[in-house]
Amino acid sequence: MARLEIILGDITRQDVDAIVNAANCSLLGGGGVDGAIHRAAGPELLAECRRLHGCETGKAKITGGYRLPARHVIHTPGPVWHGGGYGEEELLRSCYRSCLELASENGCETVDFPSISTGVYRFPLDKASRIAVGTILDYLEEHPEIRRVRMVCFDERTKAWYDRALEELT
Ligand code: AR6
Repeated sequence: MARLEIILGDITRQDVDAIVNAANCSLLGGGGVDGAIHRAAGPELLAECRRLHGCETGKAKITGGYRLPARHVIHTPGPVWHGGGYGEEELLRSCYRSCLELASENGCETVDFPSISTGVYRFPLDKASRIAVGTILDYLEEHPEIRRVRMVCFDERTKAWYDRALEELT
C-alpha cells in the first residue's frame, strides 16, 4: 500500500491524527483553508493559537483539534510567491518537512495536508506539487512511524497537478 495518497475533499472533515493548516505568521486565522479550519474547530483553537505568539514562514506549530474530527492541527505559514528568487521553494520544502517532524514527535501516524501556498499566496501549482510530493516521499522513506499522508485537494485542477507529481516521482 502506498503511504502517500492524493484525494479530493475538505480537510476540515477528515478524521486523522493531524491536519495541516496553511496559516500566516500571526497564527490568528485568515481566509481560505485557514478560515475554514478555525470555523470548524471553534473559538478554543484561536485561544490556543494566541498563546503561541506566531510562527516564522517555513516553520510549524501544533495545537489541539477541538471541534474538528482531527486530533491535532499543525499550523505552518507558507511562503508568498514573489517570482521564485526569494527562497520560496526552499521555504515551501521546509513547511512540509517541519510539519512531518512535528507529527512524528507527537505520535501522529496519519497526517493530511492542504496544498500549502497555492491559493492566496500564488505559488505556482506545477512547482508546489513537485516540492510537496518529493518532500513527503523523502520523509516517509526515513520515518516508518508515519503510517499515511494524504494531500487533500479542494478542486480538480489542484488534484490533477498532485496526481501528476506523484506519478513522476514514483
Ligand atoms: N480543504 C482543503 N483545501 C482547501 C480548503 C478546505 N476546506 N479550503 C481551501 N482549500 P489558501 P495559502 C485550498 O489560500 O495560499 C489565508 O488567509 C485552496 O483551494 O487557503 O497558503 C491564511 O491566513 C488552495 O488550493 O492558502 C494566509 O494569510 C489551498 O487550500 C493565506 O491565506 C491553499 O489556499 C495563506 O495562503
